[in-house]
Amino acid sequence: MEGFVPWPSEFAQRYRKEGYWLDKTISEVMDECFERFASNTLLISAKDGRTYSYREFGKLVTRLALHLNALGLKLYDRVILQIPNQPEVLLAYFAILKAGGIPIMALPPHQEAEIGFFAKHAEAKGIAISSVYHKTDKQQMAENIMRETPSLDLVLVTGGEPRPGFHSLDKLLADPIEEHIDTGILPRPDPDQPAVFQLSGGTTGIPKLIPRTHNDYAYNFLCSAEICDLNESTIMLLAIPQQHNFAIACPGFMGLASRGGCEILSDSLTPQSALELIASYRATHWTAVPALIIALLNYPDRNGYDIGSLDMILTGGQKLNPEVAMRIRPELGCDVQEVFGMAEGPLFWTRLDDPDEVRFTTQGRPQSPGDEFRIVDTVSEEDVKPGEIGELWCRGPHTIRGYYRSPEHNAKSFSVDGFYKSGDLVRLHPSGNVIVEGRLKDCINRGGEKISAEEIENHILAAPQIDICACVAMPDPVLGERMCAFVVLKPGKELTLAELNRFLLEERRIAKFKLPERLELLESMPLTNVGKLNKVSLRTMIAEKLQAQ
Ligand code: OOB
Repeated sequence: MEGFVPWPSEFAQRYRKEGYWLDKTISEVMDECFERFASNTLLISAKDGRTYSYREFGKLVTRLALHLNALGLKLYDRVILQIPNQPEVLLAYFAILKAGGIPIMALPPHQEAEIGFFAKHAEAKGIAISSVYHKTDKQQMAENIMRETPSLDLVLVTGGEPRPGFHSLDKLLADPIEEHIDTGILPRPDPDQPAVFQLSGGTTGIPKLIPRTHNDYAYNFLCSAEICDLNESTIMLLAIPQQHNFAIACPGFMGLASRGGCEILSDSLTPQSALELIASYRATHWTAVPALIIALLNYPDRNGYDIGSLDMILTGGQKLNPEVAMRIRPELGCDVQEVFGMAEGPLFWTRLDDPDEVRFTTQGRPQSPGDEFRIVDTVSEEDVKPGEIGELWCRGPHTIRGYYRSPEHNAKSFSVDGFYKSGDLVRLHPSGNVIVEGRLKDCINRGGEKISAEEIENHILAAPQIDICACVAMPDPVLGERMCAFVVLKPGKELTLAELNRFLLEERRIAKFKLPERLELLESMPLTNVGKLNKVSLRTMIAEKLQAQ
């Protein structure tokens, strides 16, 4: 596929020979699971109790894939997947894959700015949405984007009457097309080609798409599920948007389904809802970011819920601080396993048999024996001495070799020999695990959700009152970080945070979670001694100010 960077053939050969790459499509891997665990319960929707066995779910996926084929979806067509956490997001995901298409894993809160960009950049054929999301009319959004995107002509809508020309996903799911059309007509993708487009954590002005192939992504979730030791008695609560790499593939829904377990799917990210669902479904596993674990630990009525079924919390997306990790067993009565992962592919896991000290103070080691990593000096790009801090570089059977259609960015983000330069600063612990110490990349990690500073700065600079702007992370006890916007106004202008955010939402149409949560007005920006904008000094300034308050 044009714009996709494959693994060099000597690596592809090795990954096959060593058994990481199976040369099966994700649909083939999943169909085997739907059959093997046919009568197990695969999915329960927390909101309305809808329950699917593996067999029923597989049948609906096939049905929807046949409908998508009949609606003109062709091999490698891209379809933006923006449905929030309800069974349809998973049914649509697997149906797109089975019809030979490529889901683009947009997040439910994304707005016209982000979705419009994905649609154009990937020349998407389709989009799957819920009719309304948090009061936003998503069908209107789709119409607006279609006007600007000639390739986009297939709109699938769940929960609500579709507009003329759009299709009801719910009606398609109720229409047994499989009774008169054979699945043999569905095209089979090449397992070495992109299967799924993930989104980059965001460090540049423009978001980037991450092409995950069938071979690499299947290995990703099969290997994660093994490391987490999931099995047929696993009942996993998951409330992170399913589109996230963590929620779908690390081990996420696909890893769980590869082992016969059951997922409780929720769209509520409150500690109370987590407690209720763990208690009522007797969940054994909970996939959650550290911010939510902290909120749950601090939840005053926690003891009113019986969460004795919970064995394990799988956490990642941001650093789990040792003080929090150490509270989990005594206060919640379960264990914790941390993943330090990236949508680009690398996954580091603490292991279930690591000693407590290692489990609680490190972010783990690579998931696969095929993974290679280096910790390099940021200037010389030589390996640092063991124990010193450097940038983490990764290469392996589930780490991409390039972003989609981004040659210039790829030249900066990958070494000549194919290591992905993660932008994370780490050091090696004597156990062989790594400890995350900071990062080089210019983003804000808001409770695991990444926000690119440059992307938001570009939107803010479009406001007529603003002369200069810099967005930085400010510390937050629960979310870890929130975004603060420092701005220098044009002479005689005024601006409040509420005005700025109204501009960003209404004029720039960006997702709400990316709004700055504090505005600091400055007369001039602090500069480094080479005259560059000094973000380190801005971070210190806001951290000290918050401390004093
Ligand atoms: C996950 O993926 P992304 O792509 O949203 O974000 C990746 C970045 C990492 O480069 C790192 O800066 C940070 O998120 N991060 C962590 C971390 N897990 C992710 N930093 C410290 N400790 C951790 N445990 O966030 C992601 C992908 C797969 C599984 C889980 C999370």
